[in-house]
Amino acid sequence: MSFDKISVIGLGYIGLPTAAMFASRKKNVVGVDINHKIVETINSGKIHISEPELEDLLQTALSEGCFRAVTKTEPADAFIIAVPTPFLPAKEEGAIPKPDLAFIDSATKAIAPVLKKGDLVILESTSPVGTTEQLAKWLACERPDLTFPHTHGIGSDIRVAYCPERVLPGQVVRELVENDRIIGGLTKSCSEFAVELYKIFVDGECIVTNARTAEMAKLTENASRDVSIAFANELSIICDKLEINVWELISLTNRHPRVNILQPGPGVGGHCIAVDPWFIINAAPDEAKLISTARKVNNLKTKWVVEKVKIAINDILQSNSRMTIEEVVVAFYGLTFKADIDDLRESPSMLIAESVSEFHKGKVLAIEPNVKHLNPSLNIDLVSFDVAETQADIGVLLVDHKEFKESRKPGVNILIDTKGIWL
Ligand code: SAJ
Repeated sequence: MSFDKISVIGLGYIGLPTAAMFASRKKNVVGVDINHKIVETINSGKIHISEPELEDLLQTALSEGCFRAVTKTEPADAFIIAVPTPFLPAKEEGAIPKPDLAFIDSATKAIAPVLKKGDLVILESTSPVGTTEQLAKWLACERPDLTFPHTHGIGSDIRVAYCPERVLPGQVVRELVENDRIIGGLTKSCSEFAVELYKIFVDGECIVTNARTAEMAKLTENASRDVSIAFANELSIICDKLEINVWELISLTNRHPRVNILQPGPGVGGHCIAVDPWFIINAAPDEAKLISTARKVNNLKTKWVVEKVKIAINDILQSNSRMTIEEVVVAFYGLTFKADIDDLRESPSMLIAESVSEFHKGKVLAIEPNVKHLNPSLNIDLVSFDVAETQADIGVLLVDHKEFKESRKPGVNILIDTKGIWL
């Protein structure tokens, strides 16, 4: 199979770099996104996300005529679905959130009319176990004239596979090429075709399994990291109570040859690690006890930091009886969901700053070197490191950006350092 034309559905954090990568190998690539504005931006050589090297890759692909973005699907030899799979917020407090497959459903409906015998359909979106088979069933419903692997096995007209991405934001271009790839076809021949497709740009190993195992592998990778971070976050709360420096403790215990504790922080953010474990919990609520507790521990850490700020505000007022609460200034260092990126979505740091700005009657400042503007409806002023230092009574380090690691500790009355860089 030569895969002369490849279509990528969903031009977000994964779809766009993947499309650009195929185009860099001189394939004819069509990127499809329902958002006209995103399509326009991409076709003008600009990117709507922040990812090093991606804009250059896109501009080369456009200038060589190997890539274009469109809003309507067209025929191709391989289709890669890379749309979001968020979860529907739980209706009541404590309920398990349910995965929302609406974007996969619409992507399926968009490609079904243009499918032809011999095509390969790949699902890359992080998905609950069983979604790939569901996708094949949805396609079969739309196209009764074609045969699909879940009913016709290796000889089916259409091949379907699950091939999760595992790239780290900020290093996507390198990791897409270097990382090993899990390939989970609905049949062996589906997997063989999928390996051939990814080998166009992947230097890592393409390891074949079945679709269900591949789906679970993706969820397991992120749930495993969530559980490990929860251990570090729980330790940080225990150590605070016992007056032990958790950073020193972790660096000492990590000298053991078989211990590798991760770093505590203000909670877990981003669109993957804080979301994907719920897909496992949802599928096996009675069994996923540790995974579910880890989610709770990491969410609790965010609330714990807010409580720490409340205590600090009271301490300031108690130590200075002439001061009013309106005069107490709190400064947050870092708002993004992790270090050295500009992404504020699903950020526990942002959640902390917002919660404090909601209850605190005094000024709330933020120093965020990677963000130029904040939503004006928020009661948070973006200021420089020096301005914050002249005004703030309480400093709260939330993100270990390189600018903060390289700078001196700010002179504030109370410093809460959730990343342990200024202790
Ligand atoms: N974090 C900690 N302590 C740590 C490490 C991370 O508190 O020791 C926090 C970060 O600050 C952040 C969150 O965890 O808030 C997630 O950050 P991350 O760097 O661990 O992961 P992501 O969300 O940027 O990317 C993850 C990666 N998964 C794993 O490392 C298992 C990436 O490889 C996946 O491709 C990505 O999720 C995804 O798309 O699923």
